[in-house]
Amino acid sequence: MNWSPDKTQVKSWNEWDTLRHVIVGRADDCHIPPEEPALDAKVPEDSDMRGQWGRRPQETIDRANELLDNFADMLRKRGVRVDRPTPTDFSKPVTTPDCMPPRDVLLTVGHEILEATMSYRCRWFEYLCYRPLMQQYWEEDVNFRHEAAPKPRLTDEDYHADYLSEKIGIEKRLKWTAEKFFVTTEEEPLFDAADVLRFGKDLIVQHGFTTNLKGIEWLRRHFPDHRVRAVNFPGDPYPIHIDATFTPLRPGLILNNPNRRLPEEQREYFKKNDWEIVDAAQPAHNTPPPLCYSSTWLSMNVLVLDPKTVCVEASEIYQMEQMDKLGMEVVPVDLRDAYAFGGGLHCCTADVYRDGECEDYFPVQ
Ligand code: DAV
Repeated sequence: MNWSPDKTQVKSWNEWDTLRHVIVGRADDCHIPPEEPALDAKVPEDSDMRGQWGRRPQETIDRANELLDNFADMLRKRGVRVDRPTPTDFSKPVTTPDCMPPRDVLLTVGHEILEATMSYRCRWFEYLCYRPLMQQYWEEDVNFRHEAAPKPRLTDEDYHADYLSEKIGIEKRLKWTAEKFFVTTEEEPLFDAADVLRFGKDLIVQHGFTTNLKGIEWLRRHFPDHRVRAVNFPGDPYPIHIDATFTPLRPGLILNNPNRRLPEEQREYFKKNDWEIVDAAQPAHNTPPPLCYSSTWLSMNVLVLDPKTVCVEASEIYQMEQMDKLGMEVVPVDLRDAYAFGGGLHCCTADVYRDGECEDYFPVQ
């Protein structure tokens, strides 16, 4: 069935087919959460985030919303239907960092949108921002499956106490992540939606701080018609979310963060199915913007509009240049001042509808 802007349909099987309908986050009421185990392990030791919490300054919220609104308007002008979440006052029951990155919470697989368990305590309630939209889609599209993974208990058993001692140092962190010893334990299934990439029949999932092996096993049982494959990226001392590390652009082409290369034995699967993995260009910045959890590698956190067109953050000149060389038309989008609210162009969006069907991009097993 063809897509029409007047009729809600949920469907998206991969990261690159033509995007028709998307959710773009907002920054309203965004808070820096107080200390908690999983989050502390992600904040770099020298970060200006350490020891800070509370509502973010209003002028930064306003600026982030201005950029997100502009991004949404640009997508609308290109014919994409854009929906926005409903802000929630997060300071009431608990504080949460954001309702800015829908990609972290919502996993769209075909006609289903699955609410992830999440793995930070402060993000437990974030799904609420999207419930009005989920309800609307459910009313309007009889084929839409709205699912939620079991809410985790997130007791202290979920986190390795070793990770929480002061000043672990970068060497030890790198050793731990290379050994796949992460801050989260195997107490219960945990995953963030942004650890999952959709390649048609294959779901590629990062095992790291925010997704544990039980979370990956949960996804495997939940999507029995898919192949669910775990990957990990030594070289990342704070491995959360796959979307500043491994970025598919179109069938056969993936950008990989050169500081976080996929290990040789895990590349085999891609190689034998004719997928090329190329090093991403360097970020244009040496440091993240103020009060930002993410690394400078949000440079490669791009939104693919179709297999020939990609939105790249406007200050990321090297990444834009590389995209151009790879034959992509680049749409520059100003977003850097919103990075602190939860990430880049991929993070701040969630697919609702892309053209195309579920294909097998890895026929050689
Ligand atoms: O490189 O800090 C950020 C990913 C956000 N979804 C990084 C990962």
